[in-house]
Amino acid sequence: MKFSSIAGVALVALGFIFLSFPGQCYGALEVGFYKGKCGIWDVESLVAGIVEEKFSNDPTIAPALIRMQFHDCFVKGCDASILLDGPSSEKTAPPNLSVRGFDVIDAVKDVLETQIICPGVVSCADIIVMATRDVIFLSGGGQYNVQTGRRDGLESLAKNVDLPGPQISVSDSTAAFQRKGLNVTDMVYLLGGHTVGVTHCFFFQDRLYNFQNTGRPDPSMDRELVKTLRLSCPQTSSGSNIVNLDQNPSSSSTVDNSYYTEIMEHRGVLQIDQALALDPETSDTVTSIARGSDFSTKFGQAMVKLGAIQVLTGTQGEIRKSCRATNTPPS
Ligand code: HEM
Ligand SMILES: *[C@@H]1O[C@H](CO)[C@@H](O)[C@H](O)[C@H]1NC(C)=O
Ligand SMILES: CC(=O)N[C@H]1CO[C@H](CO)[C@@H](O)[C@@H]1O
Repeated sequence: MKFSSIAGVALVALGFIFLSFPGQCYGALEVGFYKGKCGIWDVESLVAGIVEEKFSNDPTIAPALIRMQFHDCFVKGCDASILLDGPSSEKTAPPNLSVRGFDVIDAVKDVLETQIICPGVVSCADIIVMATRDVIFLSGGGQYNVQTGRRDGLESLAKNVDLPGPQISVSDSTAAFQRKGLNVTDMVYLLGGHTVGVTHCFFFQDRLYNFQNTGRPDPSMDRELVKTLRLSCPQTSSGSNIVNLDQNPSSSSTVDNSYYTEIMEHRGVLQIDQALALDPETSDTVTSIARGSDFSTKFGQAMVKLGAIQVLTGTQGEIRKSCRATNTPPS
C-alpha cells in the first residue's frame, strides 16, 4: 500500500518532469550560452566581426555557410562532424565535396583559441551556427538569436552521409526531414536557402536536354530559362560549370523570398526546387511565402530548429582545439 503510493507519487513526479521539458531533444541549448564565459570578450560579437571581414572579401561565404549548417546538422546532428579532416570523413562523401567555407570557421576558431581570449570554450558546432546566422543577416536576411551550448562530435564517417539528392521527390524529402524532426513547413522554409548560392550543372543538366529519357527538356521548366541555362551548361560539358540557384538576377545573392516567386514561375533550377512549387503537399506554403512578408523571420526560426537536431550538450562530446581534428585522434 505504502510502497505503491510512493511509487505512484514518483511516477507522477517523473511524468511531471517529462511534461515540463517537452523540448528535451533540444538538450541544454540556450540563447547566450557563452555570456560571461570568455572574460571581457563577447563571443558572439567576436565571431560577427571576423565573419563580417571575411564576407566583405567574399560574399559567397554566405551560401557556403548556410549549406554547411544544413549538411552538418542533417548528418548525425549539429556536431561539427562535417569539419573533420580524414581519409573517410563526411567531407569526402560525394554530396559534400563542394561544401565550402571551412576557412571561415578556422579563422574564427583561431582567434577564439588564443590564450588571452578563451581557449577550449567555444565549440566548432556553435561557430558554424553563429557564423551562418551572421552571413544570413549580411546577405539581407533577418537577424535571429541562435541557441548555443553544442559540443563537438568525436566521429565523422562518409558512410553516415545520406543527404537527399536533387531529384528526390517532395514526399521522400518530407519523410527525410521528418526523420530529423522537421515538418513539411520547416522543409519548405529551409529549402529557401536556395535563394542564394550556386549549383553545378551536373545536378540538373538532365532537365535541360533529356529529361527522364524523353530527349526533351523538363516540361515544368520555363522555356526561356531552359535557353539561358543551356548557355551555361552545354550538353557536351562535364557539368562542372555553375549557375545561380536563384535565377532572379537582381536577387541571386540576397536572402529573401525570391526563390519562391521564381519557382512559382517555373524558374526553379533543381528538380526538387521546382517540385516544391507544384506538389499539392507544399504548393500552398510556397504561394504564401512568395506573397508574404515574413520569410526572413520564419527562415531564421527554421534555421534555429535545424540547429537543434541531435545536438551534443553538457558533458557529451568535447570542445575541439582545432575544428579539423578531434582532440584525441582515434588510434
Ligand atoms: C532536399 C533537400 C536539398 C537538396 C536535394 C539540396 C541540393 C543541393 C544541391 C544539389 C546543391 C548544389 C551543390 C553544388 O553544385 O555544389 C545545393 C546547394 C546549396 N544548398 Fe541545398 N539542398 C537541399 C536542402 C538545402 C537546405 C535545407 C539548405 C539550407 C538551409 C540548403 C542550402 C544550400 C545552399 C546555400 C547551396 C549553395 C551552396 C554554395 O553556393 O556553395 N540546401 N543544394
Ligand atoms: C511545423 O513546425 C513549426 C515550428 O516548430 C510549427 O510552427 C508549425 O505549426 C508546424 N507545422 C506543421 C504542419 O506541423
Ligand atoms: C564540385 C565537386 O567537388 N563536385 C564533386 C561531387 O562529387 C562527385 C562524386 O564524388 C565528384 O566527382 C565531384 O567532383
